[in-house]
Amino acid sequence: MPTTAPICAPATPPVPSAVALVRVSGTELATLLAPLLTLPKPRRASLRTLRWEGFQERALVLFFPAPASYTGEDLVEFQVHGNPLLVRRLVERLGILGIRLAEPGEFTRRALLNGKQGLLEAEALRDLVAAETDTQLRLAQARAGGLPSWIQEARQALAPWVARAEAAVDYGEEEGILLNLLDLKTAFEPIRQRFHVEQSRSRAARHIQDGLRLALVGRPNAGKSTLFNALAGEDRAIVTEVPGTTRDVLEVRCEWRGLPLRLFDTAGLRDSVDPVERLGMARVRPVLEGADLVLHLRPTQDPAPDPVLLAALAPFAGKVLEVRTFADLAEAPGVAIAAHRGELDALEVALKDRILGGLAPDACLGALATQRQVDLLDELVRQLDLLADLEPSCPPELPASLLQGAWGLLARLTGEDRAERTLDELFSGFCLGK
Ligand SMILES: Nc1nc2c(ncn2[C@@H]2O[C@H](COP(=O)(O)OP(=O)(O)OP(=O)(O)O)[C@@H](O)[C@H]2O)c(=O)[nH]1
Ligand SMILES: [Mg+2]
Repeated sequence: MPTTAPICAPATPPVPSAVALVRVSGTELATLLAPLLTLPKPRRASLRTLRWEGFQERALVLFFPAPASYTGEDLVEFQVHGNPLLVRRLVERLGILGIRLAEPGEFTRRALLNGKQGLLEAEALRDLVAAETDTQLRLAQARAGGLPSWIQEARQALAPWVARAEAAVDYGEEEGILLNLLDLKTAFEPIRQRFHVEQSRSRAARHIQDGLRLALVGRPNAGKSTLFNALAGEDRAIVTEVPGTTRDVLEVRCEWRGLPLRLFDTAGLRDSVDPVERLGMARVRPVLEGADLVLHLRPTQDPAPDPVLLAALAPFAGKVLEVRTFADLAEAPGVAIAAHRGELDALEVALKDRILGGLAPDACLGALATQRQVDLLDELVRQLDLLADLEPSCPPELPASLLQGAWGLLARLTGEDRAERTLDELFSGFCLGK
């Protein structure tokens, strides 16, 4: 539950380091912190000696008075020596002064509630902190800039039509207020098209944000581990000419040609009496279930896929992509690679097509990317499509309810409706002190 009680938290991890940062946010901080220090001039880094219980810590202190601060409240930052014990003692001291430890994300939550930040920005911040690859980082940074212009424009365009449609429903017959559906559709067509573009951009961005789960399967010696190593850019899996080399499932996260991947190497699938190999094969199914895309590796020299393998892959037909390996030894149609030589261009094209819908990763910059955002965008597109399909003779209640629906969805998307549940979900993914 949000309160305005003063809060504090370490903003740096509890490991020995050069500097640790402790933040405090609340009202009347000058009074509250008076037993510990005299606050410096606003926004000027100043050295202060903090004294309590025999400790004396020289700290660099920054004071941002409300409302010109990250949270919109008074905000004080202490830069102290990066000793986790010292930080713990300082936070305990602040507790004695009536400043409790913040919950994860509580600083940002206050920024949001005080209008310092929008929901989309807060979500971008969470992804920025969690990003693990260059592309993820760039995408999150591009989203951290605030409300995208196309959403602002849509809101501006929508507002007068929502009002007009409501008036037509309420007073239409008596007052002669009519809704011109043709004008409405004309006004919304560019917006509808823009939303469709954003929808495909955001689907791709979502894949990039989460990292695509890619399972490599095939018969023994199909070249799975060779491809796994080539994509990972390191020798993680053992490669030999002995069929049945890989037994366990291996997992690695990597970025390959701008694509964040979570790769799974698996045991080759075949009829085998070797008990260890059978155990390895039993582990493949859960990997298939969890994968976004399954690469079925089939050597070019194999005339047809093995029936054991086909049976195992049948339930996942919708997400299987056949890749012909050993392209250096024979010709094959479709996606053909020679992983041991790093010849993987065909795979790159196929993956980008599958995951990004043919877009370059950079084309997703600024696109919405969280599951929440993508779901709301899908629903918005559905409403706009329905609006575009309305019969000219339909009663004004129909467009009115669609416009209302779209208006409400936009408010949920930007966080203007301030739904507590959305906020709780969002901030549970934050780290302390953010
Ligand atoms: N010529 C050629 N050899 C390859 C290619 N890919 C893999 N190999 C070789 O094929 C053999 C088997 O490769 P692996 O990557 O171990 O095959 P795997 O599918 O992981 O095999 P298991 O783990 O036993 O199921 C190794 O000797 C590789 O060097 C390729 O594209 N062309
Ligand atoms: Mg292997």
